[in-house]
Amino acid sequence: MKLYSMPSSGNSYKVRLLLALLGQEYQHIACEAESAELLKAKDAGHLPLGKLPALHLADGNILTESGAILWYLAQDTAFLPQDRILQAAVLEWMFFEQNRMEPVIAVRAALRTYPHRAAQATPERLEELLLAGNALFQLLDGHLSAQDWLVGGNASIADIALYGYVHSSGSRGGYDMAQYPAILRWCAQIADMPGYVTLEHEP
Ligand SMILES: N[C@@H](CCC(=O)N[C@@H](CS)C(=O)NCC(=O)O)C(=O)O
Repeated sequence: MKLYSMPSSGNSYKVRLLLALLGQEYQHIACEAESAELLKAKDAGHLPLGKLPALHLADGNILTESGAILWYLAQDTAFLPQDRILQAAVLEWMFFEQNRMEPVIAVRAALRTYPHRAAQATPERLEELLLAGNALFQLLDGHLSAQDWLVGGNASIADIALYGYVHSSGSRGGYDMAQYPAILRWCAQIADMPGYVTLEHEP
């Protein structure tokens, strides 16, 4: 397998993290934002939807969208429950992450950290994203106060999908995560899993 991924991106990190937790070997092609490698990958047609991550399988199939890639990789592993209702709950959190969380917490982190996004980082926009992010963190913290993992009794791809951006929301997003003890506990549980790699880890 060959993974085209953006080293600094939470969406790409989700896939690198699951591959590491599963102990899967793969070739990594790093395409950082605004880099020549990214343009080259786009021009060569390696990113069918124009975005990272993209997983190229040995049989020639190419998967894009981090959630779809996680779903594919998690088949027949403990990261995807067998039960239909639990599977639906996994998807519920993954859609919630893409529709509600990522457009807020990933965007705030991007505005604060990518030089090419700095012009959009107005005080009003950052404040709006701060308030919206905190409302989402409260919801997540409430859920994780009542259970160890997002779905069922063990880590699933729902946890991996949300962890991708939540774990760095303090350092990169500028959120005060000390307000959310259940989220911090959950992040520590994930970081404690065998095979865990950080966002900065180069495969
Ligand atoms: N929903 C997609 C989002 C993919 C996405 O927006 N990727 C960004 C990095 S986070 C990207 O490829 N940016 C490079 C570009 O747009 O040129 C996923 O989860 O895979």
